[in-house]
Amino acid sequence: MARAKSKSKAKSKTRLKAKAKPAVKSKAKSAKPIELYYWPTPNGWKISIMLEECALPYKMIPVNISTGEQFKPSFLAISPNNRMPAIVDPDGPGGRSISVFESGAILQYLGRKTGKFYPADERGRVEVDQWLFWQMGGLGPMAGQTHHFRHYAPEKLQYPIDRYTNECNRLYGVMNTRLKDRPFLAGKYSIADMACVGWANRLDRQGQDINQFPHLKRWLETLKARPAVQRGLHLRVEEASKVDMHDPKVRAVLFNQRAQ
Ligand SMILES: N[C@@H](CCC(=O)N[C@@H](CS)C(=O)NCC(=O)O)C(=O)O
Repeated sequence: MARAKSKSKAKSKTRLKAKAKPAVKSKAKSAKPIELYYWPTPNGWKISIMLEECALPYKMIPVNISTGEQFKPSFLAISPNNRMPAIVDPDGPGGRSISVFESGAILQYLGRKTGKFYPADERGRVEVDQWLFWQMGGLGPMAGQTHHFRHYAPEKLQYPIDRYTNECNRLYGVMNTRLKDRPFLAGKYSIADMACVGWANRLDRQGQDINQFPHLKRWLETLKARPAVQRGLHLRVEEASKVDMHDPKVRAVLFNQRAQ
């Protein structure tokens, strides 16, 4: 009986969905896609995940950071810090085009634009902002330096390896405690979770054992079960898989940057 009931419910839902579909489609068709300047790294994935979660039409433009495309004047005009990700939204405020760089600012912009994954009420927003900025100023930079000293530095220097590996360990401990009594960092699923997932998904590369953090492990599994997160994490760029981080030319581009 319950089965038959849920079947007919499911049927009417499908009908409703089918009716609603064309309206959504035509809107998506008429909207100019957001341009996503991207390379497949934890910072890039934050934005591919958010665009996928919001079902926003977008066009991915690879920025090959291993050959120096981040220094092209056309890219610096939208991202003066010579870092990806960046976006250009042709349908920005007032119907005019806008560019945004810094992944945290992009997430907030897309959250405000869509009203999704970023609450409008002040208390909810403060919850999200705290954890978003915690990622931007803490987890991201520390995990980035951990990757550098563990995997890319020409010499194995124990002091920086320990310093950054320990700091990562401390930060994942903070995250684990936060997730002990709530499903997501800000309570509900938000841009703060999207900011962290790409880094946490590479925790083993940061010399960490996920089993030390059971709540973080549950959170990571929950996020990775979301189809939009999967699509965002797997937004591929063919050339990226061919980059050799030991190639002196690549290293000269990435690891020798000074003021221009
Ligand atoms: N704070 C920036 C960091 C972005 C960042 O570090 N991007 C790296 C890749 S993960 C990049 O573009 N690197 C290019 C370079 O080092 O020249 C953000 O969150 O958007």
